[in-house]
Amino acid sequence: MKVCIIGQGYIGLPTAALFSKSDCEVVGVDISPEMVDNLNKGIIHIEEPGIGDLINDAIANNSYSASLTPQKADAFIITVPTPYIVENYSCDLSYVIDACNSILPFLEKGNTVIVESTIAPLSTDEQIKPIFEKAGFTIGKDLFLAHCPERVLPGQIMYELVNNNRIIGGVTPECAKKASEVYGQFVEGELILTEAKTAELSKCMENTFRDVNIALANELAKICAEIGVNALDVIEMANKHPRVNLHSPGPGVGGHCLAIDPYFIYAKAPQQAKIIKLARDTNKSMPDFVCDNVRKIIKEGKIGVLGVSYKGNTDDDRESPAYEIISKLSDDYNIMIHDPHIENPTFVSFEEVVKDSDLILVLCDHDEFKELDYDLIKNSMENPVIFDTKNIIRKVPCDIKLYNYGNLYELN
Ligand code: SAJ
Repeated sequence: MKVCIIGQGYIGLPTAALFSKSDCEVVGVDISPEMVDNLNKGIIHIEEPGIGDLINDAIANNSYSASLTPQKADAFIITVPTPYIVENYSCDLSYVIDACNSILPFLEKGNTVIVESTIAPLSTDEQIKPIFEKAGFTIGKDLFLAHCPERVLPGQIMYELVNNNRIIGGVTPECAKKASEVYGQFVEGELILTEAKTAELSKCMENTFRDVNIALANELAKICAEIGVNALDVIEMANKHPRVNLHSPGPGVGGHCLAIDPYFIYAKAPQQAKIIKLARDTNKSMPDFVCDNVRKIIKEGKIGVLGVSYKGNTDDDRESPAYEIISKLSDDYNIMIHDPHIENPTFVSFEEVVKDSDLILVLCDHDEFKELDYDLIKNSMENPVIFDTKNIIRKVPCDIKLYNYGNLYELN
């Protein structure tokens, strides 16, 4: 089977690698000439365990190549970003539509087209299907169209793409069947066949479920700071109940999924999606909550920020609340940033970030930050204070002051 994958990002590239490994011929298409050039040399632009070896093996045995333009294939998979439109929160389908148009000259009868990008409910039927119909295809008869959302966790993508179950949302039952044959090449998890609109809303709701639960935890953190209770203890105690799973409060919700997908539902049905919108607003208020507490801890001076990725142990900083926090504090404080997972010429070493700092502000749960060099901190800071917004530091020496969401009420 020949597969053409449009978009060689966090999902498209790992997917390409796995099809290549399963003896498919794969062409990975991207609009970035630099990326295409690098990929053909085996230079990988994402931090994801296992992917580099697979792509290099695939290049060596001619089963993978990157290209700026699509090629004829049996299956086309679209894995391009779907941002949201800030004015009305709706799903910006422009990259998906461009990708669909870009494959039109290469499509032949019998091909399967799969959109993996997360899209608002009804997008496939109302906006994507007509593109192919206008080009003369009859969906379900001579072209097979499906929405098959990915559901993988950065850092474990190579494992989860193979082993997770997969929703296959066909525009017709025949489309779902054809799309399942494509994923059958490498997916070992269950393939669940359904309609496109069910697949679309299911994917959006999965991330909304998490966003709403995180909002509840963040609201709890604010309540506890107000009334003088340790929020972290409350969560630990409540979660001892067999049917309770309170999530973790934090500096806000980042990433390309949880911070965006709920808006796709809200934009479709704003009158009904009340909890969904309130949860988004609550999570978006967390950077201000962090900044307010920082201002209570120190009025001026140097803040050493640890971590800006939205997710621990990855280099992914898309929609990271850390940047909003840094930007809001930078007018009044001298801010230095250390992140061992992100290459940025303005970032500094751990030693530099703590040197003469007035506050260490932990904004990301990289493993490196769970145990810090406390001797260095004590020698580098006159009055050592840490504010851990990810609640990952368990214990510090008694001459270092640690704030987390368990004791913010002490600042009142
Ligand atoms: N976060 C909290 N508290 C928590 C859990 C997370 O504040 O208790 C924050 C994180 O710090 C981060 C954000 O939420 O900023 C999102 O992190 P995440 O790890 O929960 O989710 P993502 O966006 O990396 O991945 C999600 C996953 N969806 C679900 O778990 C329902 C993943 O399975 C999906 O594949 C992915 O979205 C996606 O592509 O949609």
